[in-house]
This record gives sequence, structure tokens and C-alpha cells, in this order.
Amino acid sequence: MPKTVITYGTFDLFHVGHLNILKRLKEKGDRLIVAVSTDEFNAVKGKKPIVPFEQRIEIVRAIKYVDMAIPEDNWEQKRTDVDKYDVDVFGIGEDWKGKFDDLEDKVEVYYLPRTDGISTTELKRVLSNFDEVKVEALKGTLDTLSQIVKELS
Ligand code: C2G
Repeated sequence: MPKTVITYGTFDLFHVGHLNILKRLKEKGDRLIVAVSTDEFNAVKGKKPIVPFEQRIEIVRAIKYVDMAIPEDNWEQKRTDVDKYDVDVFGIGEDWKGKFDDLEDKVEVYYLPRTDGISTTELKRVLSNFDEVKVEALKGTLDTLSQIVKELS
């Protein structure tokens, strides 16, 4: 019987940390199922992804380690997914350590080390900085322009 692995996540602004954990999870079995959090469910999680759900799940589906991608739209679905997809292994990043031990009566549960130095939160912070820098530059240009206009008038 092929060994089935399942994981859950938002995968917003897909980065190498996401890629690494999917690669390592695939190594734990023969088939990897990824449940991608919907935008509505992320609101429940207090997250607001930049990339809409339809695009995030399309990107995850295109990852060579991923055999199937399904929507994640509530916390409780993990126990039913395990039966529905005949899952043997549940895995997720260590930032969720201990949170899904309740699944151990059904499947092997793994919390994998995260990839250091990269996160969606950090990418969002850098992106928001860009905006600020641009706005400042624009302000400077406008000040110079109004100065010139004053001098010419
Ligand atoms: N991850 C990682 N290294 C990073 C960043 C993320 O290994 N540098 C892992 C996380 O630990 C997680 C997966 O990538 O296992 C997806 O991360 P998120 O998109 O942040 O997932 P999250 O919103 O935490 O959703 O029901 C569980 C939730 O859906 C998990």
C-alpha cells in the first residue's frame, strides 16, 4: 500500500521554506497531500494572505513533490481527512509543535524543523518597506518641484 502523507498550510508568497518542508514531507511516504488554507479560513486564523487562495493552491499543485492539493477551511477537518484519504503520516513545521498530537491515535505525527532566515511575514515586511521608501522619494521630488515653481513664479 502506498504510504500517504498529509500537511496543512497557507503557503502565501511561496518561498524556499515552503519548498523544503514539502520535499521533506514527501520523503516520509509515497504520496503527499497538501491542504491549502482558504482565504476565509485564514481570516479565522487571523491571517490576511497577499496571494488569493485560487493562486496559492495552483502554485502548490505545481510543486513536483505534491500529488494532491485540497482546500483547508476549518480546524476540525484533519481527523476526517485522515480517514477520507487513507493517510498514514501527518507532518507540519515545528511552529505547531504539540498542537496536533491528538491525531496520534490514527497516524504518525511529525513536527519538522523550519527553514531559517525566510518567512512570509518577513517578505511582507520587506515589501511594505519598499512602499515607504518610494513614498519618501516621491515626497522629496514634489518638494523640489514646488520649490522650482515658487522660484519661477
Ligand atoms: N515553514 C517552514 N519554514 C519556514 C516557513 C514556513 O518550514 N521558514 C513551514 C511551516 O512550518 C508550515 C508550512 O511551511 O508547516 C506552511 O507555513 P504557513 O503557510 O505559514 O502555514 P500556516 O499558516 O501556519 O498554516 O492547520 C494548520 C495551518 O493551516 C498551518
